[in-house]
Amino acid sequence: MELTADNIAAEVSGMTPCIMVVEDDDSTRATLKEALKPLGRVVDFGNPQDALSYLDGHGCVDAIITDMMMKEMHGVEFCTQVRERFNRDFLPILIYSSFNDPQLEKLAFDAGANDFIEKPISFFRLQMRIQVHLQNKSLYDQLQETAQRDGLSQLFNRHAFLEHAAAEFKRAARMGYCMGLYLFDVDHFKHYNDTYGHLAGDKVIKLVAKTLKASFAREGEVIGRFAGDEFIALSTSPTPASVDAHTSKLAKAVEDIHIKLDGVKTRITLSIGVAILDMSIAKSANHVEPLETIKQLIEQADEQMYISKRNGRDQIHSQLIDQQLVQQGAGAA
Ligand code: GH3
Ligand code: MG
Repeated sequence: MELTADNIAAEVSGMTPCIMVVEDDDSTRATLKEALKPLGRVVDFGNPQDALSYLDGHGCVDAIITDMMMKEMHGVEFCTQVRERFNRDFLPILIYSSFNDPQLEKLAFDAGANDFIEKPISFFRLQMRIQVHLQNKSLYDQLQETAQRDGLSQLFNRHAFLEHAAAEFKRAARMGYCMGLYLFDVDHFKHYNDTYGHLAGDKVIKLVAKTLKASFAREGEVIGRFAGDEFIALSTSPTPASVDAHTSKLAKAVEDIHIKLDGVKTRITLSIGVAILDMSIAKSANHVEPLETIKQLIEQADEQMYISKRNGRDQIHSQLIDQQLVQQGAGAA
């Protein structure tokens, strides 16, 4: 197939990719936008800070092209800030500059850029380079998707959950949001295996996973399979009250998990533990290590889940976590 701007988009597999253009000169930005349109959807920003806010607000992009010299923020600083959020394989960045300066180019790569081109920009070269980055990103996404999923439930596996949860934690901390960490354990799951067979047990796992996935499908929510019949989820919301509202909705969805086993409609019940962390009062939330804090929250949610078990199963117990406790724990780890 002849490689032209018009058929490049078709070359990039899957969904239409989204390219972010960051350039403070209006006319250059408009021109770049036009040049990149054949490759996918283009979102453009005159101020790098607005571009970062867009990424923080869950704006998904597949590649970034940015100028080096901008009034509000230097391209290298912008690149550094994007890298605090996303790694090089996940989100490629191409920086361009009118300065043919190897030192500056090195600075850009050191800050996490994937590519560098000099002005004046040849549109064809720009399109070809971005196309390569989009293809690499698409392959990376496919590999990640396979590596991150649990084969039976199709939810994130434990490792992937922690990775995604840490990213959501950082986002929530920046916004002073509240976070709910949920642990779920199927009640008497062994009974389904022992009575109806292992395949029936697998069906129960899949059904519970499907229900929980639907309850944690919003932006800022992550759901995974933690171990055998245990599931884990994280939800970020503006206030403790909004986390509580989500928990109530969740309780209703969980109440309605039914499955036919040997022709009999059977209700599956779960014991649930929730740890809630309010980061609006955590002045230093940005300095807390996300993974360590999430591990602390898991321990707290686990305690709550065991209270649910001890109290007769089929119930939810939650606790608002003392910020000091989590920070001390994270600091000691
Ligand atoms: P409790 O109410 O206290 O949670 O008891 P339980 O029976 O749910 O918990 P227990 O830990 O005794 O049993 C969990 C069982 O889950 C044991 C294990 O063989 C089974 N299991 C783990 N992974 C899978 C799986 O992928 N498929 C099936 N069918 N069974 C699994
Ligand atoms: Mg169980």
